Amino acid sequence: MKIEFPKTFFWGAASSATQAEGREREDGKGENIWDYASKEYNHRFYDGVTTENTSYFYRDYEQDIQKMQDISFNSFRTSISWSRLIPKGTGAVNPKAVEFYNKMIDKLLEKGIEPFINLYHFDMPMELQNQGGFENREVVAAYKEYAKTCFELFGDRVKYWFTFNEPMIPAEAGYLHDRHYPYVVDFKRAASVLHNIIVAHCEAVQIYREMKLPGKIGIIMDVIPVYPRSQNPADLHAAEMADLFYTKSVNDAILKGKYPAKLKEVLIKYDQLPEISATDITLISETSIDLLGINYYRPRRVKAKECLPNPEGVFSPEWFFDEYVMPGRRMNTSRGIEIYPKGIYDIAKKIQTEYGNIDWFVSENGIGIEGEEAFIEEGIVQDQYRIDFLKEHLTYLKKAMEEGSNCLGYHMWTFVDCWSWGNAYKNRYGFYRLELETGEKSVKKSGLWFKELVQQNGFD
Ligand code: BGP
Repeated sequence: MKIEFPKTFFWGAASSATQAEGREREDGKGENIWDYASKEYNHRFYDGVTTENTSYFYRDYEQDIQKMQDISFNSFRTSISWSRLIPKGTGAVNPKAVEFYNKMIDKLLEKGIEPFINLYHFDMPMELQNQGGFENREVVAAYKEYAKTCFELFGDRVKYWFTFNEPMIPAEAGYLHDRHYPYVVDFKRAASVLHNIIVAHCEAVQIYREMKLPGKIGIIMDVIPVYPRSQNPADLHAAEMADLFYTKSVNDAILKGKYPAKLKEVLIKYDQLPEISATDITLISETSIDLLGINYYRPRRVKAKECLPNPEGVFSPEWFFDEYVMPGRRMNTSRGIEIYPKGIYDIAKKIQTEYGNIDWFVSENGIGIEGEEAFIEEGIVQDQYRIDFLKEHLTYLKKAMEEGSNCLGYHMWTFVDCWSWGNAYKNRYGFYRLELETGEKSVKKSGLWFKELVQQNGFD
């Protein structure tokens, strides 16, 4: 049976500035937290690989965009590097960066590839991080200025804008779970960072609306659908809490204009509620988006907490649930996560039933594999596993669309193998393989398959 998609469907891949541009400090680019942390905390980074020469998109963008066209992309998401455009985060704009992003956008358009541009993909300029990053409301004001600058410079041609990629992650990974710089472990600080990011998002959307530019604006969320181990009240409660903290908190604020009442109740009970002004509450309630991106990689299997948390310890959502690996499930062992294609369908249904069936697209989905060189035969990575992964997810996506979900496109993570925040180049995700030593980029079997998929708008 043929799985067919609408003719207008967006097909392509996603990437981000820090993970792909490389040439970290070239042509006036300022330092961001990744440039800093991957050097100063080098031991935390896989193989000690820094951001210095990630995937060479800054150097190779023309050939890379040709490579996108070669496999029939009609759209591509990347981010603008705030610290390349405005090296200190506020103030002077870097003309070389303006030139680069102009050329990149024009080249994409020339090749018939719609640019989807994201403003913030985890990459706070170092100067602003030193002033407290998103804990500081002046940095929120700086973000608003940066967003406005981007809209002024590129808003005549870019029709699809995104304020943030995965707003939860800088808060959770940077201020609670010790994975991103500044490696703080403090729930209340994480909560106020998250809140300030949501405010920054709203400010950018408001500014965009005021400018009356001819495009759409949205945000990209990571959604990890939660599944309880059983229907026992304790397991159901654990699942409810995992979903409340990690998904509903942001989704409700962005898509319903208010934080969930239950979240407030829990945070008050544990004395963890950050200060939120009435003005912020109004701003959140008055801001709506046009288009939602969803990054989907894995499900979260949840059961009731087995050991009670130490009440003296740092408060965390993990006080309320345990995650577990369900026996017999398919795993991606390179990342240690479950492969669950139906998750994409479940997310689509949730958007349809709980979030007003808003227009959305899959903004990231993909499979990171360690040691892909072992699959090279006749000079090409024979990544049949990636093709199977895509087919399975797309089949579920199509089912949701047949049932009325307004999904407009699918972007795989990623275009060319890129640098990962924790794992550098260990796990490979791209339609194109990157040879680290030579910088050479060659299409994988999945890239050739994708080309046919786009040309036929579907697959058998
Ligand atoms: C998403 C991020 C991407 C990318 C991807 C793969 O959450 O938005 O930037 O990194 O995950 O994850 P990882 O790089 O950890 O393998």
